Amino acid sequence: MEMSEEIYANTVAVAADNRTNSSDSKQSYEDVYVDEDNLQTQKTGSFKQSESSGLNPAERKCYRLTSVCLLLLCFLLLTTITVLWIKFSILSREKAKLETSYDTLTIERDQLQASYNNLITERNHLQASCNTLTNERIQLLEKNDEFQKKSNNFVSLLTDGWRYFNSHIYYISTAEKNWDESRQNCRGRGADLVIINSKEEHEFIRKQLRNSDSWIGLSDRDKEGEWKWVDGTPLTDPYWVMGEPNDVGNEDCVKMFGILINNGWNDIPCSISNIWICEKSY
Ligand code: MMA
Ligand code: CA
Ligand code: CA
Repeated sequence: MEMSEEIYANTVAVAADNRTNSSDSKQSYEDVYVDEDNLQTQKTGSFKQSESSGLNPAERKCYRLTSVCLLLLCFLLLTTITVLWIKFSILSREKAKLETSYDTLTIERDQLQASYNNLITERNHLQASCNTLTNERIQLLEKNDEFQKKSNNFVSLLTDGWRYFNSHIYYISTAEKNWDESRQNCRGRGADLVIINSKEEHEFIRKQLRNSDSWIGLSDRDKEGEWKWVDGTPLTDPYWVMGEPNDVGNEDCVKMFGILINNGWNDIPCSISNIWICEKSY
């Protein structure tokens, strides 16, 4: 059944139903009657239109279905384009952000690379400094060892009776020997009998001797009156006691007095026993 014919049949049925159900309303009847006319007119009009377009009902149905499908396709296409456009926009924004991040990261990477290079240079400098300091430390440790040994050596020398003055050390014996034996004893200690080269040295030894007198390294045994030190040098600055040297008998060796006895030297026989003073550089 055609759609307009179906609507017509339904309307006639409803109108008939109205006539049986509402007998009190003449107006309602007339309205329906008018509607029946209109529908009749519509039905006739539709029929005429179909007749004028030249399409049979099956073709019209197909036409409408195609139109609906096309509309649906258009709608789907538009939706797809919109979704794709939104996605494209989002991705474009993300791409821009990523590019910015990439640029920032590239700058940061370059800065880090520069920092890394600086740190490498600093590390190398520090390594070099460390090596220098290590070498210096080793040298200082060696010097310290050397100093410690010298210090210990010096302490043991002092303990053994040596005394220090102006880069020299002096040993004053407690035993007594003649001049030759005294000199031998000094040589056995890596020293020799004392040679007095200055007033200061003379005074230093006087003070050490106090109330005793001691052999010094001076004699005129080779030639009378020619005073020579044990190293062969001639006497230039003598500190004789007044009246000395007098060579009473045969006096070829010299002793000096401590500060509490006298100030100076005296010639006496070399065979006499005396304490003695050794001297060596330090
Ligand atoms: C005196 C004096 C000296 C001499 C000694 C020898 C006490 O001093 O003459 O010159 O060497 O005697 O014992
Ligand atoms: Ca003499
Ligand atoms: Ca004398």
